[in-house]
Amino acid sequence: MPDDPRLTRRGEAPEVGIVHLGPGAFFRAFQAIYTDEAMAAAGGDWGICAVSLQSPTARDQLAPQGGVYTSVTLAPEGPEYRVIGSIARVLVAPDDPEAVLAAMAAPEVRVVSLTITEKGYCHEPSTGRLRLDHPGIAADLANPSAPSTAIGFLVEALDRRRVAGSAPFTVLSCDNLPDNGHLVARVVADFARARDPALADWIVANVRFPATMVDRITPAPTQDDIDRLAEAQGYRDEGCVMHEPFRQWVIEDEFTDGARPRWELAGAQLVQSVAAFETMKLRCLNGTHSALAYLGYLAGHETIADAVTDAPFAALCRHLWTHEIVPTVPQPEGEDLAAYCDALLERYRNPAIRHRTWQIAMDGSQKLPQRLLGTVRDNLAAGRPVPGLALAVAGWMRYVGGVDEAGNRIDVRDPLAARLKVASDRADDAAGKVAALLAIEDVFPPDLTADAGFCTAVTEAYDGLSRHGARAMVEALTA
Ligand code: CS2
Repeated sequence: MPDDPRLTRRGEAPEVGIVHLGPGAFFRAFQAIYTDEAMAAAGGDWGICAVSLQSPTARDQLAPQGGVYTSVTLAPEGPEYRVIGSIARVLVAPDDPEAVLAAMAAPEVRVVSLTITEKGYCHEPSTGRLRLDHPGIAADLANPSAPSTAIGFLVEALDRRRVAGSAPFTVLSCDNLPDNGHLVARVVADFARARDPALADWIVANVRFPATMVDRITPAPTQDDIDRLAEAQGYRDEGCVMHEPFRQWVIEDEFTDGARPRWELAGAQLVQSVAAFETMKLRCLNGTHSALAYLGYLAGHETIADAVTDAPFAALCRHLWTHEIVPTVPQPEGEDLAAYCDALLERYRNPAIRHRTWQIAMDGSQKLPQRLLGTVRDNLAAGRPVPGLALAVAGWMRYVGGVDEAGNRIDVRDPLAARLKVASDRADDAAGKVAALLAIEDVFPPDLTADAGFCTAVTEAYDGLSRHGARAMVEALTA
């Protein structure tokens, strides 16, 4: 109902102890909730100053509500609502970069966390090194005191703390990237070194970058969701988030002076090493998510739940886990990998979650290396074939060609979209198209494309997709 009152904060906002870059739906459905619960359980000034690096959307949604918003848990048996109050303020970096730097440089801020998506790290996906030729990075290096990228903000704020003699903050990456702590440490160090080697040395010696594994399925909310919430709760909330009941956060307990919220009281696992958890999650969950996104989209499935209720697609997940993914995953302590995969299929089937294949298909050039290609590499090294992974990679290639099986245009969102389209259009036949796409070294490392067996498997899969369509190919794989 448009005339319902807007949700607003009751009482005081918490004092800020965290600056968070990238306050999109995932952050609000995940880290902000853990932080809210940790403060409720143990107190502490861990309010969040949320910073949008690009659009003012989050500020426009949250500021009129005093930062509060509703978390909507989409359980199969019906929704549950909770108001979350951990976000104390919201800044929009392009409007006022100086306010963001001042917030990051404030000594009471002990953690700067990030959910900026894969492309926000401005790295080369196949190597993990900072792209010094990235336009945002080049601009920030030319004008370091007024940055625009997350990496530029981190380095400038750390420099201000170094100059002021205050302790550095801990940098906490919460994006779906392997070894996200080391990745952000490396791009920050690469950037700092290009600015000033002494600053880079100080950062390397003093700043902590714990790695994390994050997991909660969070589809983008729609206008319908906002309207349904208003009907159920009697208020309008433009900043609400929808998510599944499940959540898992595994964090390396490596914080400067141990300063962090008591996230473990909200169920986070604080561990020595997240590597095995991260590999499990990226390969088992995100790997099959991407496979379902490309092949499912091509087969006409709008959501993940639609795809996995179509039997061949559920069989595709099982095939991938059993034969091609789990054999490459190290055993994380306390996890049962077979049970983990069974639970994933149940999560995908949740009829209350409308997670669009198109949403997950975004930014594939940044996602493929850690979701599918590392798994391919490990299988090839062990002498195992990869028919399912090759089909998923071929599905991505068909998708980025930009035309679906009915001849309609696909809205391909990817920082490399234009290059991918040019490569795909370069030849008329499957072999030529696949060769042109495999030659994109930002995505495909040369050792992989040197493997003739892999290239042939992808080419055959691509050819089959063009001739028979995605559903028939998935069915044939799992028959
Ligand atoms: C998804 C992820 O959009 C995507 O690429 O695969 O956002 C996925 O839903 C989360 O990683 C689940 O934790």
